[in-house]
Amino acid sequence: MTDTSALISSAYSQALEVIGSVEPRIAEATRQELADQRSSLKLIASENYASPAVLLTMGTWLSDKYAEGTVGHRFYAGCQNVDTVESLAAEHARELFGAPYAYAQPHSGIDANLVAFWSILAHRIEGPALERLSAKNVNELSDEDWETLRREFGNQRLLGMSLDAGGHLTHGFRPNISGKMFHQQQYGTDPGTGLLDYDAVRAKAKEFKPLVLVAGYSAYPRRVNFAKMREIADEVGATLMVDMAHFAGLVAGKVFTGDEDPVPFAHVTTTTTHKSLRGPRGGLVLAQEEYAPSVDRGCPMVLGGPLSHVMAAKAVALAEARQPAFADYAQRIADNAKSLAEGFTSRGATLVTGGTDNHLVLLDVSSFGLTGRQAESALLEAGVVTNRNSVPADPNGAWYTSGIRFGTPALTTRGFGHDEFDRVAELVVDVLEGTEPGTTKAGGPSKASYRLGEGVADRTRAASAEMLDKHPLYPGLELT
Ligand code: DSN
Repeated sequence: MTDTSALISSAYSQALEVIGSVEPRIAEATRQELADQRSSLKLIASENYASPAVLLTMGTWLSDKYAEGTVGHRFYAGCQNVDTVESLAAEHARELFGAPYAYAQPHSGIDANLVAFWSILAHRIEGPALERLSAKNVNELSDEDWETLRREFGNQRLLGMSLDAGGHLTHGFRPNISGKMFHQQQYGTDPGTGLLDYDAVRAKAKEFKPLVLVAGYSAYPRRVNFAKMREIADEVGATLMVDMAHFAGLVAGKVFTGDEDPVPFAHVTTTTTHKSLRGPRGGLVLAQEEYAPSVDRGCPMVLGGPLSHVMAAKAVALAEARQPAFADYAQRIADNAKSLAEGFTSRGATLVTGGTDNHLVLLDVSSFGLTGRQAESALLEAGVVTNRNSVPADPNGAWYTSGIRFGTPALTTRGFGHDEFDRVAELVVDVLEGTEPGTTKAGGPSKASYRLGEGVADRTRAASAEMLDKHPLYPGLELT
């Protein structure tokens, strides 16, 4: 960004001036967010720092256009430029991931998963039902036919990874819509090793016979063999859906190849674009050709009008991810996660599965006598931004938890390497050793309050600042 940093500084300074002339508090919060991100250790596994090109692409009048429908088939006139934008985003996604089909409209990962669920149900249930009912399309169905179709849609089984084993809410977790719209069962991990047990997944699939087998995770620190997951899906006649939101950057950067690349094996693959992929906040669906027509109906079936400015930024980010430098970045994400994990284990900390081979590390903080909530708060006070996370069979449940999830994509973008991540582990352990559980107002044990030892936050912030100053965020970007 060195050559263009003056331009970018001027663009953002002027933009903030315009914004501030209408609502100064928004301009101030935006400035403050940059300052906060610059001065803290961002270790949230699902966050990153998008490039200035990606960020700038989002701030335009493309936002002002309605474009429900698909490329060349819109419900509004005048969508020629949105068509260009959406086509380019899809083209870059297909090329990057080697996918037969890509849909760039989902606004988030949850939206992408809803599109995938809809698409699978439509492909597997609606199509055959229409044929059986001799209807050309849904408009020809009688009320009685609709009842039949509704019963079939609402009577399907989904098997996904449980939340406490590292799966996502949308993989059939009961309180989420995915756990309500499907009859669901969950597979976990081996209680001894914390690793996926494919034989156990197979046995459960054979017994449950799901229509949809979901693979992918938000907090599992290991790689998945998607060839095996596809084998299991095929054995029970299920559709394999993979949610690669967390590790899409590692797939794009060819760190995950062969059996670890989900795209050739999944019928439908979903992702977000803002995590390890380092794009704008949004979602993406990739699919085998036969699912394309039903995926295409995502908007307006389950999505509101596409965010054209964000699709444009997806195209820019995907173009960036097709550059050789991105593969180097992706490899460093994985290498750095190993350094962080080794930094923890060498200092006696306990990790779920004992380590990592992707971009995240899950630290069990119960050995420090803390809940995840207490650890998260203490770390935040010391300038280390993480999130609490359940560990398998978590005695503290999904709210307080017993774990802290760490990810390396963001600080790797800043240029952190082995030594810095080892130092991060040292600082985190120092904070957790310096934290004691607090008490409730009535004097009983609390799962939320904590006491951070004197001076711990200051020395952590000072040590972090030394590293952060050497690896500035958006170097050269100065707001006036
Ligand atoms: N919020 C994302 C995460 O942190 O993993 C998933 O929804």
